[in-house]
Amino acid sequence: MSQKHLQTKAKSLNSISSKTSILSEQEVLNIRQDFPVLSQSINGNPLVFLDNAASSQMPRQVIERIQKYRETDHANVHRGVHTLSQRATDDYEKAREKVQKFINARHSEEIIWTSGTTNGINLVAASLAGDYIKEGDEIIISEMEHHSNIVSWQIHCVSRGTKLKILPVDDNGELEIEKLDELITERTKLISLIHISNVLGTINPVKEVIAKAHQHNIPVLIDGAQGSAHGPVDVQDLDCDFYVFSGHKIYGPTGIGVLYGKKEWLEKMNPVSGGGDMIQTVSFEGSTWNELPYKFEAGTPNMDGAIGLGAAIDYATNIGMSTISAYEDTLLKAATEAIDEIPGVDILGRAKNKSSIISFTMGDIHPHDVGTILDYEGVAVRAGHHCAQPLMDRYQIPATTRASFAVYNTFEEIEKLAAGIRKVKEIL
Ligand code: 7TS
Repeated sequence: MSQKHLQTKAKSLNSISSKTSILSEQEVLNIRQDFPVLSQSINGNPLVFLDNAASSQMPRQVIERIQKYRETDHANVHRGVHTLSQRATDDYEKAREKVQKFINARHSEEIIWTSGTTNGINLVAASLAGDYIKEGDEIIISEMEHHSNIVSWQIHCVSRGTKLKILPVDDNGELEIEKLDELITERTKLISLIHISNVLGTINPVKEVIAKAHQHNIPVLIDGAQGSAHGPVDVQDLDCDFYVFSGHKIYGPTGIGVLYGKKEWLEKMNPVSGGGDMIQTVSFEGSTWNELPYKFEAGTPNMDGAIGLGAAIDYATNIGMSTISAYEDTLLKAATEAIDEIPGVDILGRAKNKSSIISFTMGDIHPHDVGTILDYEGVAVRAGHHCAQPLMDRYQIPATTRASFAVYNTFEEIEKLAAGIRKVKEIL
């Protein structure tokens, strides 16, 4: 398709949207040039990658940064006096500072490297279980949580006699926030809440929940796996006690993630993994712990991942998280309008405050069939329960098809998604 044709199409879709795109078409095309993976064909069609809520793609800047580290600076961190170990340690700790700035944490030692969101939630659950969250206590989560924010509490806390209480979701996909008061009791020890739903796209009023929880001295953990990728996060402004996210959803590599914890919490908490780097002294009689953040970072860490995530944060903040969020909003609006025009397709999740994730169903057509036909057209979407089975149960559906957008997606790609969905209807 010619550039002119592409621009005309983009404009025609853009005109559906009342908002003008914050990034020009040329700027988005330039961004796309940074992502080598996007310039390929799938089944004879240009790849349209709309599975960003699962894992977004990495720009050349991130790939090259990891490559440079591997080619010139790789060595174990915090151990050697030799030059490479010092360089690796410097790069690794600089990446931590980038994360600190990215989420506006007060101290860099409040940033704990993890392998991802799941690992971060499990770390908090395992550390608090028994010491702070005891038998008979209660934890509040919501009906729209990802399995990692359900099962972690079941393994570490419910198994010891702690009760999970569930904040319900309404038909639009919004939290029934007014029910929080009824759920909070004297025994509530923690609220753990998803920032942005990976199924519904709902942006939850986490600041409001945190303020309410704090009136009762209840700490709050925010699952920011999606929240960190779709807009600016300021943990001091939110005043959350913990915030967890993954590198691979924000243009970074897999196997790296972040647990932010307020210093006063992290200092009180016991480590859950023992090994190198996390100790001050070791004897057969007992050991003492290293200072923060190392107390929670046992063993050789994922240096490539941390440095890669640092580069991804540089990349995203260079565009601007607010710009990314505003641009994705225009994509969301255009996609919602395009899908709503197709009879027999129902969007799940109509929250007023919504991020660029669209789940939909097509009557009796199974989402796996939708996903397969879209893949023939080169359009990559996710089909399934999205690790949110209780949410599927809430809406009495087995699965959805989900398109999720990133800063490199275009209005033309939304048109291809809509055309693909029309094709599904023709075929099935
Ligand atoms: N929480 C949310 C809100 C998520 O979207 C995900 C991953 C996780 C936690 C777990 O993150 P991980 O990096 O530890 O795996 N969500 C998805 C998804 O929607 N499709 O694939 C993974």
